[in-house]
Amino acid sequence: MNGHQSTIDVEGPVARNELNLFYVTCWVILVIFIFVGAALAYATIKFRARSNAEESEEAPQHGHGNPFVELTLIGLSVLALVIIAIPTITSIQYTSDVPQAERANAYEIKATGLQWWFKFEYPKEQVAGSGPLTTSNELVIPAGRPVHVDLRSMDVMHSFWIPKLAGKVDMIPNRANYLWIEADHPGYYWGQCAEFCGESHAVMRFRVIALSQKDFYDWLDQQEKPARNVSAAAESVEPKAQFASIRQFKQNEFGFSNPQFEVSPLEAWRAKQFPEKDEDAALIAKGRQLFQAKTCFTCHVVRGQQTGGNPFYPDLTHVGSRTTIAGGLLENNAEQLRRWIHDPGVVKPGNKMWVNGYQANHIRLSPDEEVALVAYLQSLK
Ligand code: HEC
Ligand SMILES: [Cu+2]
Repeated sequence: MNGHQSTIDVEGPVARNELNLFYVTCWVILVIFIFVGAALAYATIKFRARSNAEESEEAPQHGHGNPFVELTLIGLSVLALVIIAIPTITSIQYTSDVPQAERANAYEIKATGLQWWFKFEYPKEQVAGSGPLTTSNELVIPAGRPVHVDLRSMDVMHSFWIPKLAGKVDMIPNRANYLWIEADHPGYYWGQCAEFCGESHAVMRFRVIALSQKDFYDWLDQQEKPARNVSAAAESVEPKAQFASIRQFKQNEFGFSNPQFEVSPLEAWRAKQFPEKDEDAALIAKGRQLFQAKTCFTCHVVRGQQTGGNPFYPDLTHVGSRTTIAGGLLENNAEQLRRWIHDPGVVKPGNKMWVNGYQANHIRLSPDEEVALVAYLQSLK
């Protein structure tokens, strides 16, 4: 009952409110089930045919029924509906928007669904020359503070769902929807698209990282910076080729290799905010050039380093600081990154990087090029 996407083990007021409503409904239904089940069992046992003679007896005439029993049953049904309706209506009211008293304190975020990943924008954090701070697949929010999420879609219908924090709301093209969430305390939460949206719908995931107010503002400051430029800072580093291995992954081999995720995913996330150990400045510089040469820059923004990119594709300015890639499908480590850029179509069927990039532009990478690109992507903290 306490899995990553449990709606029973909740960690925020909106999900808690929904859980309580679920329990009220469950109890009412349980009482009805016991009464109806008992009546059925009683009638079945008491009035069953005990012999062949009884079996062949003609059925008794239908009576008109008993008005007292009928009225009582109607009355009880209405009562049961009222018991469910009152908390339902208050829940709809509560979950629909941030409570009036807290509205001024709510933080505003815009979430957009695309086949098959989520884009997150921070309208309050405008980055000079490039609009709101934009990230993908990992939504960082302040803990203990209501967050109002503006829900959009750029293609088909999606649905935004973080089971431990709030119920799902659809993201519909050309229509503004919204919901609000709040995390009780700092933590790392699993989210999922909950509306069938095409081939890779099942692996259209995202993560929510709730941070204390101070950590949240530190994170914003860090993210607003342009992409980290390693070669300028670390010229004296002796270039040594570090090879990210590419194992033969089994068809469905996903999940985390970093044991820290088992202990505390939030700590694993924090560790990701710092530069990787033994960075190779020369290799990273090579990766940065390949990002141009292989046309990656035509889709992906790397603010301050690559000119190009567009809002239909993930912003990679700080991709190295995220714990997951490709819509939360893969852990963000050298091995999985290499697996992704080696053959995205195999990892995530039909994805637009494969269809509009690798297939359309005939992108092919040699093992050396993959390693350099991985080093570059990892350096983008
Ligand atoms: C046609 C546009 C396009 C091109 C060209 C392209 N990508 Fe992508 N890229 C995408 C899309 C779309 C996704 C998200 C796919 C998904 O998760 O469904 C993506 C995802 C990624 C991610 C994961 C980002 C995240 O936050 O999950 C990385 C890393 C990446 N691409 C690197 C590259 C590299 C390196 C190249 C060049 C070799 C490249 N891309 C070329 C469109 C493109
Ligand atoms: Cu979707």
